[in-house]
Formats: sequence, structure tokens, C-alpha cells
Amino acid sequence: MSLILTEIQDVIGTIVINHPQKRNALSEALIDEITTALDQFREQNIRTAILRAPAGAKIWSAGHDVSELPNRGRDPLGWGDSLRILVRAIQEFPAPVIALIEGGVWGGGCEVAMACDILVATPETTFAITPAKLGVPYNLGGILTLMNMIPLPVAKEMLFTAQPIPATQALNLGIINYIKPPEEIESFVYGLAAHIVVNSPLSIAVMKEELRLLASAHAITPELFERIQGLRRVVYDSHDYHEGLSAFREKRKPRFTGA
Ligand code: YXS
Repeated sequence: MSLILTEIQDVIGTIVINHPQKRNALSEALIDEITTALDQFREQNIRTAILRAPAGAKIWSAGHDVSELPNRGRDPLGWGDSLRILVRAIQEFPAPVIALIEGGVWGGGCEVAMACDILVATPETTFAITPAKLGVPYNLGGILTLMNMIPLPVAKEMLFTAQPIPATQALNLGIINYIKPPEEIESFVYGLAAHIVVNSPLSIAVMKEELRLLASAHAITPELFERIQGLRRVVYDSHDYHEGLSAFREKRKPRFTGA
């Protein structure tokens, strides 16, 4: 059974993440379908892609599929992790990707949404960044995304509390471009796409790539990289990480000890 739906209207392609039973948790299989759809869109010269959940969804995405996170002792968010593959596929897609967001966006779902170029959300949308809830050591790419999108004190609050922020706050912070009511969001997003697709696709593709390269152009010494990776290793080797995953699987509150 397919976990997504796709639709093409002229040069606008839509991907609907459609696995409500697991609240659109980003499993490897689901991510594989999205990246395959993006590859097909690329071949079909799609000029704007729209990434959304089904109309009226309560959860846009519950984030990383926790059941697929590796056990203690292995980096859960390494280069080859499927979520990172999806983030790169969106960022490297040579046309704008618009996130049409309804409902809760959790954990890795935030990174996927923030990898999109333009974000439009309904008033009920919320964003929660959750590694601390699970004892996960957030990776450099994820942290950099936040630092590029959110003022530092807010990024810290979101990371440390793991509590959702409402769409109005996300709008004020510039994380999202617009808030639109559910009955208007679709026509608004397709109207936005219509403005994009009449412009030069080559000019847009190059500007998107310029922005991506410049936004990630942070000088980092080998020493600094090793230090951060060493810090992260302490977390994914820890009892807390094991406890976070166990608690999720057992549907109970975690008992973190800091060890
Ligand atoms: O019990 P069944 O088999 O029906 O499955 C339940 C949930 O276990 C499953 N599910 C998930 N499975 C894997 N990974 C997930 N992230 C996930 N989320 C949900 O979906 C079925 C229905 O869930 P249920 O009953 O809780 O639905 P609900 O409508 O009452 O509540 C919806 C949520 C989204 C509020 C709730 O499911 C939830 O809190 N989910 C976890 C949200 C979360 O903490 N996501 C972060 C995942 S970790 C991640 O993204 C990165 C590693 S990080 O955090 O570092 O960025």
C-alpha cells in the first residue's frame, strides 16, 4: 500500500503524506516514496512541488519513526539516516517546495517542513522540536537548520522544553510565511505556486542553490567537528537514550537520570 499520494497539475506537483494510522511518522518506506516522487517530479520538469498531509489532518507529521531509531551505541541521526536523505532531497530539488501544513508538526517533521522553501500553515498548526523528550543527540544539520530559522533564545526554549509553539508564534518568528484558514489554504498555496511557475525555472533553481550553499557556509575546524560528534556520542551511548526509546515503545513517561 502506498504511503503517499501524488498529483500533477500542469507543472505543479503535489505530494500528500498519507499514513494517518502512524500519524505520518517518517519511516524509511514513507521517505523512500517521497524521494522517489521528487525524483519523478524532477524528470517531469515540475516547477513547484507542494508537500502536504491530507486536507483536515490533525497531524502533519509525527516526526521520525521512533520504532526505526537504532538502539543505544549507534548515531540515530547520521548522514545516511532516512530523514537526512529526505531533508537533502527537498533542499536539492531544483524548484521551490512549498509546505502546506495542517496540524501538529513533531520532531523530524519540523526539519522536513523547515527544509521546504515556503511554509504556509493553518491556525491550528503547531511545531515541536523533540530530541530532549527521547534522549536523542540532535545532529549538526538539524541544529544548523534551527539556527538559520529561529532566534537563538527561541531555538533553545524549543529544544529544552520540547513543547509545541503555535502557528501565530511561528509566523511572528518568520518560521512560516503565512497563516491561512483551512478553507482557504489550498487555493492560497496553489495561487502562490502559479506566481512561481511563470518565472524562469533556471533563475529560481540557481537562486535556491545559492541560498542553500550560503546558508550552510559555516567554517568548522576538524577539532570543533570532532568535539561536537564526541559530545553527541555520549548521548547516544547513554542510559537516557535507551530509556527515551523504551518509554516511547512502552507508552509511558521516561525516567531520565542524566547518565
Ligand atoms: O499504538 P499504535 O500502533 O496505533 O501507534 C500509535 C503511535 O505509536 C504511532 N506513532 C508513531 N510511531 C512511530 N514514530 C512516531 N513518531 C509516532 N507517532 C505516533 O501512531 C499511532 C497513533 O499514535 P497516538 O495514539 O499517539 O495518536 P494521537 O493522535 O493520540 O497523538 C498524536 C501525536 C503525534 C501527538 C502522538 O502520536 C505523539 O506524541 N507522537 C510522537 C511525537 C514525537 O515525539 N515525535 C518525535 C519523533 S523522534 C524525531 O522526530 C527525531 C528523532 S527528533 O525528536 O530528534 O527530532
